[in-house]
Amino acid sequence: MFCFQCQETAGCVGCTSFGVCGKSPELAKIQDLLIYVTKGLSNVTTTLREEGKSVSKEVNNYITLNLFTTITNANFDDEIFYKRVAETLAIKNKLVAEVSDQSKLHSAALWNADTKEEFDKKAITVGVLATENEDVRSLRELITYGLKGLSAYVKHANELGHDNEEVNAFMQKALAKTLDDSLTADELVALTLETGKVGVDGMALLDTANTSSYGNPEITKVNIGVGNKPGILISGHDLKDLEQLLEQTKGTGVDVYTHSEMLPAHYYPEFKKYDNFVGNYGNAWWKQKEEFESFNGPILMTTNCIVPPKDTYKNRLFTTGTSGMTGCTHIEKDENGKKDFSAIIEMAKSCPAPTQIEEGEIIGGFAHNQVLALADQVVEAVKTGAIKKFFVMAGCDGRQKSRSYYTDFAAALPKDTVILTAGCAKYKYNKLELGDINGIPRVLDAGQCNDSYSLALIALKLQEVFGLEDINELPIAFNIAWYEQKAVIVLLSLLHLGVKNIHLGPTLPAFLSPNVVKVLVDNFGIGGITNVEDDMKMFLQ
Ligand code: SF4
Ligand code: SF3
Repeated sequence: MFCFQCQETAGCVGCTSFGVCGKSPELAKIQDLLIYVTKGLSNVTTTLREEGKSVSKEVNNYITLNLFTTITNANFDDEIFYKRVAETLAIKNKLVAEVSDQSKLHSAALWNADTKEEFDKKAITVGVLATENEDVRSLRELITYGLKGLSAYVKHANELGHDNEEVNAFMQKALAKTLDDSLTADELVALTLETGKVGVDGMALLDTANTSSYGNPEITKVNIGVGNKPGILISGHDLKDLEQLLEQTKGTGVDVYTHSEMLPAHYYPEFKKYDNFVGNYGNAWWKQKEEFESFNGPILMTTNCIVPPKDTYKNRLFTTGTSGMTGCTHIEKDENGKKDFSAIIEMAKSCPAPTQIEEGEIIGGFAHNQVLALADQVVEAVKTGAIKKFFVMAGCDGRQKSRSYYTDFAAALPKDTVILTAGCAKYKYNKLELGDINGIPRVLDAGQCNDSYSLALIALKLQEVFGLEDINELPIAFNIAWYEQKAVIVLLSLLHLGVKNIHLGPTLPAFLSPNVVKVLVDNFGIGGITNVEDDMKMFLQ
């Protein structure tokens, strides 16, 4: 195997014998093949579009789903991937027959097989290292990972009945282009930036889907203690799953708690009407082993990030949607999109209430609409100098010790600065006592990584209010933590919006070759992190 798609890749080079995340070589292999056949299918759909033919919603959504399923920590069930490869080939074969000029198709679009043995044989020839040129490989993977991130936004929007043909068509065209040996490095760089542009569209699509379904997030205090009833813990990012779970647990005597990236669900008005939706339990994804143990009740994973579970609670771990884990029960939706969570609810009833591990409240809900409602207050604070600078510290959390940098950095920030955050990176500092500035909390949490769009909108609004030509003239610094591929599309989207001097840590992506890093440094001033003291000086000068 060779995988270097996430920040925790072995030795900051690549996982070659077993994934740090728990991905086995067998799983890595079949995921590589799924990406390959999905690119092949995308070559077919793109060719059909070029011939003036349309592509069905089902096929678009299926391609999106395939991409999302290969995101770090989403799905550890090998069988799902074999099934998807077979399904993807079947869909593709049907569509190939509709292509008028098949001579235009790439070999990936024409490859076929039926058996697992054939799949395995092919899989070892189509991984990341199949692209020999280091820079081309780097750009192809940067684009592919950006598209994986984008697929997450689109998939969530799809679940809520929202879709965008231009975004789908671009995703598939870009996937197909990563197969094209005739593309120059410059063309791939241009495609990378275009991916960022469409990334913004994808985020806007999800924002509309979420806010039109559940209302605009608003300032909310979330309980981090526990009650005395049995509970279900829901994690991942899928709000539709949460909605169905809340509907089905209503009046059952079972409470619902969020974990990690599901925390921001509490900020939506629509979810506040459930009085059994009691709080957030625990911290970021990587603390699952301890926190799922002490939660005592069943856990529903809706997307990434899953940590392969300990046997002590494996029977309590359920997956749905893109997520999967061999040996855990997976809940599928029926033909009407309904999911039956009764098995989870029944299990919860026989479990003890969660063991309390924290108490108190955290505050969040500062998505664009809420922040814009406070715009006058914020602008005034900037004008009077009460707020000197904003720090965007969005992104992911992870298990590496070096990430304590972000806790230390947040704690060391001068009192006249405000942190804008989204994603599970927030758990590094959202329980510190950082206080407020004239009533504005010093940590403004916009929501999930999927809600990073809010941070861009807030920046654009401030640029407009202050009448600035260039977004980089704003008193905003970007010190972003990344782990998986959704952070990659956020980065590309920020680059598209013209944001310069973004710092990315705790390490730069291993998939960026030295030449690609140079392009990003020369054109966008991208940098890594060093230590809190030196970085603080650099950011504040
Ligand atoms: Fe390694 Fe990350 Fe790939 Fe897992 S996702 S195998 S940790 S690079
Ligand atoms: Fe976190 Fe996985 Fe990225 Fe959604 S849950 S931000 S790491």
